[in-house]
Amino acid sequence: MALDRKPAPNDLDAFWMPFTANRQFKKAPRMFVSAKDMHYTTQDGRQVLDGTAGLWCCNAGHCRPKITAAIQRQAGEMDYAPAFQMGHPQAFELANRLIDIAPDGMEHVFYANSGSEAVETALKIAIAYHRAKGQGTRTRLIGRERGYHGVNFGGISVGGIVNNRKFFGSLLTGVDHLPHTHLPVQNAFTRGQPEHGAHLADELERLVALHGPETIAAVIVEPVAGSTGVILPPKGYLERLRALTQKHGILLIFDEVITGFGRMGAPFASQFFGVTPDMITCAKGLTNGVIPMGAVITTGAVHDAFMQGPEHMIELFHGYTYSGNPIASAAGIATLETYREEGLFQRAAEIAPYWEAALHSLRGLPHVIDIRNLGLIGAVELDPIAGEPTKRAFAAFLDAYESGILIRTTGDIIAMSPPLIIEKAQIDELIGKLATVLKRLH
Ligand code: PXG
Repeated sequence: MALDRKPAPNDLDAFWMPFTANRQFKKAPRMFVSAKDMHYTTQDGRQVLDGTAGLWCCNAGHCRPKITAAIQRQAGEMDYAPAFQMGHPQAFELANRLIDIAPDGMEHVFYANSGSEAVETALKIAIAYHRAKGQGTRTRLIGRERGYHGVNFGGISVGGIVNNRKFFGSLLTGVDHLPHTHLPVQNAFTRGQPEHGAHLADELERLVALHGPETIAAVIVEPVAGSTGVILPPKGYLERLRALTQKHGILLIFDEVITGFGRMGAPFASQFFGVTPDMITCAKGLTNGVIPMGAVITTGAVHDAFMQGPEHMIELFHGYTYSGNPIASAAGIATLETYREEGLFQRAAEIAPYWEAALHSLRGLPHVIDIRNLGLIGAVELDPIAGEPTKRAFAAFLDAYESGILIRTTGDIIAMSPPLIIEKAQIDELIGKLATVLKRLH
């Protein structure tokens, strides 16, 4: 029936775009057609400097030859192998390589296909873990205000971004939230980790007192919150959260979908902060954003709790058709090789002070009310237009795009997370152009 109405090749109507103002976009579309290293090329042939590594995922830059070749090779050799009760070498190889760079004590990898699925997987493992240990009352999950853990029901339940939750009904029951750690009065314009706010981790004691420790399965937090507009952990905060979760027998999950793979100048934020959780969720930079893949990395203790029943029994009734997909695995192996060969995690650590200085040079420009940074993450918070939140930052985003730089905005916060291959001159260009944009903002 629909066949008699052939859409024109450039009809934009059919694709319902994610997290996008569809009607606004389709009136004035912004299209990328190719990408290389630090740049995108737009449909009208302009070069745009990538200040966001795509969506926090292309940590090695774009169209890197080794990754492209690995995908091509694997696609020709074996496209797909069943994920359940069958294996293929690449998935095992990638798991080993992940464990090599993961924090000490993290020993096993469960594959998903996105950050959202990695989160659902970790939450389910947490609940099933306690049950396997004979503590089936531990089912409660604790997230944090302003947290982002993907868009599936578990993730939005433990997450704390209001618009991602409020349209979608009653969500999971048995969830509670820690307070966020954004304290602008005390911490505005801090370089790196803020001084104030470690005590906010102690709120976990209140939740434990309220619900009883024997009801709580896990606490999940982003070591550095990204999507909400970059909120950093105050000094000592993550350490306290680790101590308290340990004290009460609660699993700690670090959602490292953004912070993993060198963003902080270490393989994972866990190593950067010197705090080891019981599980890490990751995605994005795992394959350099090229092929969807996510993973949960667990300690030996979490994994081993499941390995107790008869050997012919499936230990965890969970998995995806594409868990450890061969092409995604090949992309992951080539991505980790690229990071290692080019020393990109180290490079991020080395260039981070330059990034910090450049970012904070924006202080004093119109509407700038805070600047935050850590590793190769940066955020510039703008004063919202009275009664019209998000408009000012989005205007900056559009002007930046026209000026040849890609930034992200969330609310009235500009967030940046360039590929780890960024050069100092490119930092100058990104921040210089952003300064020009900010100066002409209304
Ligand atoms: N956890 C965290 C911490 C994330 O940042 C997810 C889970 C979900 O991943 P998937 O792969 O399901 O999207 C994320 C994703 C942005 C932005 O600009 C951030 C994300 C995704 C898209 C845009 O802030 N984070």
